[in-house]
Amino acid sequence: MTRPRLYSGMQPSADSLQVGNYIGALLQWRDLQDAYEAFFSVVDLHALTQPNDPAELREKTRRTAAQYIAAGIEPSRSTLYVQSHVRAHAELAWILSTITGFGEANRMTQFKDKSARYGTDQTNVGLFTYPVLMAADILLYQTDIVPVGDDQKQHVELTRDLAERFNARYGAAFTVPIPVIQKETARIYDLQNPTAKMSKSAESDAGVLWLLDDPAVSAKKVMRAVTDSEGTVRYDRESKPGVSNLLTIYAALTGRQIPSIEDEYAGRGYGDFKKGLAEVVVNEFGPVRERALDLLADPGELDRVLASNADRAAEVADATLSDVYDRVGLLRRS
Ligand code: ATP
Ligand code: LTN
Repeated sequence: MTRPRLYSGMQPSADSLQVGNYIGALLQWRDLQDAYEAFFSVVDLHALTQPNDPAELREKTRRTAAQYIAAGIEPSRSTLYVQSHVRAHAELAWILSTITGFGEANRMTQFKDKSARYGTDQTNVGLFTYPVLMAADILLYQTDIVPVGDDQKQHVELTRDLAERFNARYGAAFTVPIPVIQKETARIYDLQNPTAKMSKSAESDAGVLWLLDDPAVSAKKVMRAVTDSEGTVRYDRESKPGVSNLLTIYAALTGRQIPSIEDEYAGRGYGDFKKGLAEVVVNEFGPVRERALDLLADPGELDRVLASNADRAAEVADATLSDVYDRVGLLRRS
């Protein structure tokens, strides 16, 4: 029985992942590994669109991979690899860029936001073509589903358009993937600024819960999270964004429904609720952190796992790329 294919990835843009990555991505990835033949990458080529110290980028790449495994991605069951280890990604991205409209790429909101924030002089062309490389990631593996947070939906839509365009022009080379977005957890917000998405590259670290933080530090951040003056533990995204965000995190990490958590804390203050959540966070992240640090203590072994997974990925990716080269009319080297 062949299982449908799944593809997803994250940028190695920090030493640690944050709770939004964990809830919005890793928990689903872990749970989908049985039903799907899954490919998970650490997208280091994408990370180059931001300034990086080379030694730090290498370290962040390993750390990101270790956290995937620590969160339950099994490299014997799923293919977990580093994007730059499979050359086909950069090569297919080039081919796809030749069928991508300039205006089409220019409509991507992530690019518009980032270029507006930094100015066009500080914005590189790689950031502009970022979604085309992402499309190459997905299409190389004949992917059926792409589980992502809602910020990536537009990129997956572009991927679908490119796949359909290529197939119409050159014949059916690609499976057309669908994005899978879990509504309730699609967006975890910053604890200090609960209307902004929690992000690895947030300007301030006070509202970001890091997977690899010392548990005592995470507990303190939960206790200091911004709430409101009402004093009732109740979900209301509009008027109580802080408390609602904490409820979302609580529910996602325990697998409980929000109303049951509201009931548990009815008539009790935010202090109790936060204490409860701090405990949940420490219990969940403690073991993940330990596993990740164990894996990082033996980088040689981790590198070997990544290398054999990259071989597996390359087998699939090279087959797609070779078919694409033929279809567009590149002369075969004899
Ligand atoms: P960066 O700040 O470097 O862009 P990020 O923390 O926003 O990083 P990404 O590497 O862009 O995270 O995303 C990895 C995955 O985690 C994606 O599927 C993304 O949608 C998901 N994700 C990131 N932040 C959140 C969040 N706050 N809530 C839910 N999902 C998130
Ligand atoms: N752009 C994504 C990371 C990413 C990705 C992918 C996700 C790169 N290639 C392929 C899913 C499938 C991000 O920033 N979260």
